[in-house]
This record gives sequence, C-alpha cells and structure tokens, in this order.
Amino acid sequence: MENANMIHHFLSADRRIRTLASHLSDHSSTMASDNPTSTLSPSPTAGSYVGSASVFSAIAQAPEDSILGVTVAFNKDPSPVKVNLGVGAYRTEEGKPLVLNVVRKAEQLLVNDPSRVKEYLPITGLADFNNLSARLIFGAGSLAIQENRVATVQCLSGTGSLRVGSEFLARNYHEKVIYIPQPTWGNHPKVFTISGLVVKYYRYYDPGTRGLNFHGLLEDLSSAPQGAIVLLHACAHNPTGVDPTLEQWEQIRQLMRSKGLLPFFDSAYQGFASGSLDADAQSVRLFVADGGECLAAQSYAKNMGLYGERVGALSIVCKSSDVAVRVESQLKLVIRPMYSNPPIHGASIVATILKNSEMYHEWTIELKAMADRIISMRKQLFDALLQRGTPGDWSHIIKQIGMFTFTGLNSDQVTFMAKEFHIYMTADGRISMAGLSSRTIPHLADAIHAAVTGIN
Ligand code: PLA
Repeated sequence: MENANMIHHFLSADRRIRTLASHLSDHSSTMASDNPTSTLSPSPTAGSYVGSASVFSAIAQAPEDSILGVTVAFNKDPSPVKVNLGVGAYRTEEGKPLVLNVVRKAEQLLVNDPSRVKEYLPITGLADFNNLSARLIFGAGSLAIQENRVATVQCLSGTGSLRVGSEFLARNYHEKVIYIPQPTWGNHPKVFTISGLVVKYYRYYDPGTRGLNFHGLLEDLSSAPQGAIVLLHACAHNPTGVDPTLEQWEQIRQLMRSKGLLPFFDSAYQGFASGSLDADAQSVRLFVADGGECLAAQSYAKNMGLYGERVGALSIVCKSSDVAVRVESQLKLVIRPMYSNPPIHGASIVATILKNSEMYHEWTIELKAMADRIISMRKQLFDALLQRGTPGDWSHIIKQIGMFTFTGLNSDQVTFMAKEFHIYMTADGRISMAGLSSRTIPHLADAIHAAVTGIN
C-alpha cells in the first residue's frame, strides 16, 4: 500500500513537471509572435477568443426579487415626488434612513477602545452577543437559559438565522416538512426549500375580514403530520400585519404541543410592533415556558436599525443541556462551510448596548419612538382616506400591527399607482408604513383614492 502510494505520488509529480514545461514553451513562442493568440489553442473561456458564444449564453434572465426589486424600479424613476413603500426600512419624518443615537454611541465606544482587534470570531459568533440575545427574546428570567438548555449562534441577520436553522433541521431532524403561513414573507419558501425542507402552507389570513383565519389555521395544523415543523411569525406578521391574540397563541401552543409539532419562530420585529420588547416576545415565551423545544431566529435589522450590518441570532431551545451542547456542535457543521464565521462589528454594537443598562434604556426609548411614529402614520393615512371619502372599509390600516399594512389593493391598482403617482409597493398591495411621513401621506391617499375609484 505504502509503495503503491509512493509510485502514484512520483507519477503525478512527473505529470505536473511535464505540464509546466509545455506551458513554458507555449509562453516563449507566444512572446515571439505578433499575434499572441495565434499559437494558443482556442478556448471558449478566453476573452480573446472572438466570435465564440459565452459559456453562460444559455442562462436565462432571472426575475427581480419581489420585495428588493421594488427598490430597483423605484431607483430608476426620475420623478421628484416618488415614494418607496416596498422594502420594510424605517425612515424619519424627513424621509431619511435613521441610525439610532445609541448605536452611534456604541460605535464610538468600540472605535475608541484600542484593545479591540479584528480577529476571526468563533464559528458560533460573539459569546456575549449570543447570551444577551437569548435573554432578550426568552426573557432575563427564562428557565431554559438558567438550565443551559439553549444553543445560540450568531448569524447573518434574520435571513441567515432562518437559513442556518432550516439547514440544521434538514440534516438532523426526522421530519422535513415545514408549514408556513399563507401568505408569508416572500423569502421564507425560498430559504426553506434551498435548505432541503419541504414547504407546505397553513391558512392564516382571511381577505374577507382582513383578519386572522383562526379556524383555518387550527384545522391545517391539526391535519399536519406528527412532528412537522411550523414557522410562526413571533409578532407583526409580514405581510398582513395580523397577529393572533394571546388567547389564540395559547390555543395554537396547546394544539402544536399535543401533536408534537416543532415551532420555528421568526422574530424580525421584536419591539417594533408594540414598542415593547417584552410584549412582542410573548408568543415565543409562551412556548418556552412549557418546557418544550423550539427554534427562534432573531434579527436586529429593524429594532436596532442595523439593516446592513447583518446581525442576528438563531437559538434552539432543547429539553436538556447535553442535547443543547450536541445541537451546537451540529450548528457549527452547518455554518463552517457556509460562511465560516460571522462578522464582528454589528454583533459588538448589539452586545455593547445590551450589556449596559443605561444604553439599553436609551435603546428602548428610541425603539418606542420608531414604533409610535409608525402607529401615527396608520392613523394619519386612515384619516386621509376617510376625508377623501374613499370607498371601502379602511379600518384595517389602524388595526394591523407592525411595519406593514396589507392594503387589499390588487396588482393592477399597484401598477397604476407606480405609473401615475410614482408610489412603489409590492405587487400584493403591501405598504411599508415606516416609509411614510406626514408629507407623503396626502399624496398616497390621493393615489389610493384614484386607484380604488378608477381601477377594478
Ligand atoms: N423575516 C421576516 C418576517 C422579514 O420580514 C424579514 C425582512 C426578515 C425575516 C429578514 O430580515 P433580515 O435578514 O434583514 O434580518 N423583511 C423585509 C426586508 C424588511 C426583506 O425582504 O429583505 C421586507 O421588506 O419584507
């Protein structure tokens, strides 16, 4: 065996030397030639190989993303009155992106600290960040945390946390079916499918009442196979803005636990819905309090305004600490070949704020101000439509929760509003309330009025 290996080694070394020699002789002859390509054999990947088709020529043009593509269309519109209500990104009353004061402060502290370095983080991320993130979502007094039953890893914002969590499940969990609400965030089915899970839908929204289809939800989860994964929006359901009440959450919990369904919470808006971090985590805490297992994907994009820093966390609550240790070891196997380890800056900002009680307090005030401004936009838009006598019941605008209003406008009306009023939103009629201001509301109300009265 040893000998065979050695012979193989020498033969392949010999082959490499011969290849190198032939390259060198090719090179010297091309140097002497006027036409450097004339002595090279034509290669379809060579730029100089004129006349050949690209090796990628059969690739089809992909459609734009249904949410981020709205920004692409918006950016192309030269109109000075254009408004982007597509992507859920907070804007100030002046229509400007907002960096929280407390985030600026944390960044100053980090910059001024000479002991900070740019070494790689561990595969699982910044330990402080992970511990503090688990406390933020499960509550400081959570029994699961005290009993070391939670495995938390820092991931690339909410999307990355969902991606890592679902690939972990596809590799390690016996049931591959994940039930997601109908409708849901457009990226959910893509993330779960690419991770190796099989996506099915449960009824969630009733267009007739513009509220929760609670009966349909319970029926669909009742008929899900034992052990199936269920994606739940922790609060501020996207795109509908419709959340179950606490009593309904309790019924969902009982049903899911009785069928052994595995909850996977997507918490992209904690604190952004009600303005209270604790109130917005109640659904998750209800499930953790019963001692059962679940997953939770957290994002700091919206509640700390850290969109582009890509900072989030995935927590898996387990039945015992030894299971949590093994779960974490498997999460590392998912992360290492995906992006090796997460970025340090955003997580350091979050950890700085969460561990300093003064800064934490300041954050909650800024967060509440963002949530309140969104709620006031709801009221102003509702009043503006009422004032115009726009046909239909618009009370869902003030009833819905979180960043978005699911207006009920159809795709023709959406197209009309972009073309005639330069107002951009997703084709399903979802508008980002956080992108509105007192200045743009009259323009939006005029557009909705024209769309509703002119286009069926
Ligand atoms: N989960 C839900 C329910 C979301 O709405 C979003 C973001 C994410 C996860 C992921 O956010 P993150 O990766 O940036 O943390 N949804 C946005 C943006 C705000 C987007 O589509 O990427 C939206 O406009 O729907």
